[in-house]
Formats: sequence, C-alpha cells, structure tokens
Amino acid sequence: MRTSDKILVIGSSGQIGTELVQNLREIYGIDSVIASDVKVTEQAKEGPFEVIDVMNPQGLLEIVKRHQINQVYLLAALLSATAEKMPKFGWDLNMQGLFNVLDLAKEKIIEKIYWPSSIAVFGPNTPKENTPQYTIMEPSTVYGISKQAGERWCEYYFNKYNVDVRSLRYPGLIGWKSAPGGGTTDYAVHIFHEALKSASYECFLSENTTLPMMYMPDAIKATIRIMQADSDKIKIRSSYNLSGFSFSPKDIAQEIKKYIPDFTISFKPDSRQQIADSWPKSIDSIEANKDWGWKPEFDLAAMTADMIKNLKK
Ligand code: AKB
Repeated sequence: MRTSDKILVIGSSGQIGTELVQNLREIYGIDSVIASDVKVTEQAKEGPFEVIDVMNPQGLLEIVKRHQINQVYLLAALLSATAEKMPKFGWDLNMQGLFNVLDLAKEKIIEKIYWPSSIAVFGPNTPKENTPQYTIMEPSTVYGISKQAGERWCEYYFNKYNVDVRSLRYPGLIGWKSAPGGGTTDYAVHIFHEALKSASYECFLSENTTLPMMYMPDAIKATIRIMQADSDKIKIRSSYNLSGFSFSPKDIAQEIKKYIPDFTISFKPDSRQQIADSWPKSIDSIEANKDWGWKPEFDLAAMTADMIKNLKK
C-alpha cells in the first residue's frame, strides 16, 4: 500500500460499493477514497463524492486527473435480471464502462484496476458441482456474456499493455448495510427483510435451487486482499473463482426459522429461475487460495446469525 494511494470507486452507492467505500476509507483515510455514482446519493454526506457516468470517458478522465487517482474500482454494471430486460443497454454499460477504465490504465494515467466478474460467466453446460477455474464457459445471459467478454479483455490488456487489472468472480452477495439491485441471487437478502417484517416470504426461485453465495464481509475482504497482493502473486488476469458457501431457498428458510420460528416461505419461480438454473451450484476457488491466500470465514449459520442480529438493530 502506497501512502499516496488515491482511489476512485465507480458505482459506489450499490450493494458492494456502499460497504467497500467504508472499508477502504478505514484503511486509506476518508479523503483518499472518492465515491462516485451516476447521481448524488446519501453517500455524498460521508466523504468525497463525484457524479460520474462511466460511459463518458472525458468526464471520467477529468475527475481522475483532478483527484490524481491511481486506483479505480469499477462497480457500475447492470446485473443479471435487469440486463435481461435491457440487453443492449446491459451490454453497452458493462463493456464500454470497462473499456473506458482499462484505457486509462493503458495510457498510464492510473496504475491499478479492480473489476468484478461473476459466477454468471458459467452456463448450462458447465459442470455444476465444485465448478473449477478452467472449464466450459457458455453463459446464456447478457450479463454473463458481458462478464465473460470482460474477463477476456482484462487478460488481453494485461498481456498486451501491462495493465494491472485484478478481478473476482463473485457469487451471490448477502449483506445488511445496503439493498441489492437487479440480480438473481437478491432473494437471499430480501428474505431476511421480509422474515423480520412479516415472518413470511414469497421466493422467486424454487425451493431446491442451490447457488454459490457469500457474506459481504468476506467479499470485501477478498476484494481488498486481491488489490493489496503483490502483482507477481496475481497469476490469473481474467478473473478468480471465489467461493463462500452454497444453499437453496429451502436451506436458508430453515436457518431463519431458528430465529423466527413462525417464519413461512412460499415459492413462485419467475424468469429468474431460468438464469439460476444455468449457474453452478458450488465453486472451487483453489487458485485464489494458492495464489493470494483466500479463505472465507462465514458459512450459512454464521451469516444468518449476523444478518438477523444487525437487521434487528
Ligand atoms: C446476480 O445475481 O446477477 C449477481 C451475480 C451472481 O453476479 N448477484
């Protein structure tokens, strides 16, 4: 970590950004972390904040230069369910945003990039259990296609232009500090809010749909750890598999019942079921463990206990 690091988080008011900015500010100091989103949000009260449309390279460049930014975390993207509703915009935002940031590093205006990929890079023909780093990848969603293409471009910019870009394939992320938006795994956050509010939840995935998930503190820890690792430790420049734990709606409902005994769940699968059915059930992240020491802390029981404790407050 350089003492002069100046970090820009693009798409900072979303589910990951909200917590990432808080954590980065604890490490680097409030003024060294610039939050940014397409519009002003409550986050602007907490520290430096800029309005940035990542599709506008000139606006982005102006802010990067003004703040002497050397690291960018690019979180602005459309997630799986929303991108299916707006395929062209999903592709444009997810790809053009990435190019605009990669090009800043190619021109040596910034030094380091974090860009999230997802389990959505895998598709219906991928082995579903303990999905390895290198396997069949034929994503069937716009989001997955954009993430897979993005991974290829990240690796290309690293090989061709020596761009220091680092990436993780996030599973579904669960946290209590902010709401998710537009994902297929969002049910795993909504279920807690509804359980505490009304002791019932209607789930948009079927009861046995098992998906890879992760508690937000682990996701933030992995993100900061990969960014702080020495460059020679990062052997994979497309994106690393990242595992936490796996569960189905039925499993999490049973866990919640331990705290809210009269909680009931019903199932009404919608179009997101097809997306979930195309994704792995569990992920093997041996490379992340070998290369930069990844190990998750939370399992389903620990995550549920922590979510309920914090949401009750
Ligand atoms: C989504 O559901 O779209 C995301 C993801 C798994 O990348 N949470």
